[in-house]
Amino acid sequence: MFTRAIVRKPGENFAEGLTDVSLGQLGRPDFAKALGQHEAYCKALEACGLELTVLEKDLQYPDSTFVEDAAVLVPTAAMFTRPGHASREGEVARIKDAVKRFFAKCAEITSPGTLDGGDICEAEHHVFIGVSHRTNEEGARQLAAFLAQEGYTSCPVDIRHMTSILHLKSGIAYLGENTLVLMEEMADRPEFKGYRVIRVAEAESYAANCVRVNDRVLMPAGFPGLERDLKANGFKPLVLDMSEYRKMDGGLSCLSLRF
Ligand code: CIR
Repeated sequence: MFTRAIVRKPGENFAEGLTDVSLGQLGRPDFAKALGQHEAYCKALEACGLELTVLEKDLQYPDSTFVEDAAVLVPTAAMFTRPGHASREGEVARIKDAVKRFFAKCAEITSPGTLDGGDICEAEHHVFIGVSHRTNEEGARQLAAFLAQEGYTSCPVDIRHMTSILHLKSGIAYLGENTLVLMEEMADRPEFKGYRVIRVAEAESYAANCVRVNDRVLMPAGFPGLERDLKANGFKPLVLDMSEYRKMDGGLSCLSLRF
């Protein structure tokens, strides 16, 4: 059960953020539309019962609306990250106060470790840690040690060879009830053996980044195959338009820190 989330409004210079994976080929996002989508996203979280902390836009960091990358939260503690792209490093200091208000115990990834929260997928007491072009092996090692102290097992999932996704969680989600949503390209990996798997067809890959929030599964609009499969497996999808965030390589999960 989640009771709260932290989000940050996008700024007018949102389109100046990074597009390392899509390389800008999906077009330039429309700011007014992005703002509207953000408002709808916040309303959806509230409808799922969460109390929101809404941070003001931060024009110094165009990618700062993707708050998930700046911290990893477990019920007992918070780990501040050290984002793998230099342009995002300063985002962590800007979110610390908001996180510290709710977490007495905090740690941080230190150099030479790097880690983006989007690479971290919590599946109850086991955590998948993506090793990517943002999260390096040392960052993964530091997080694994922190998680072990908090009572979690973890394993690295190396995605450095994949060009289709930015972060591990761009391609996977844990929905509870031993169920993983997995993009086709990762569906047969040994790390995910033993779970009930909902496979996401290649054409719908973007939707693999969905989020279970209490009794609903938030998922992006335009992916009828996954929506159908979620329902068939007993989940209740809540569909949100994410088009402008997708243009910036952002998935649905990255717009909030849930706890
Ligand atoms: C970036 O490339 O860092 C941002 N434009 C998108 C970050 C998306 N974050 C996430 O999926 N957790």
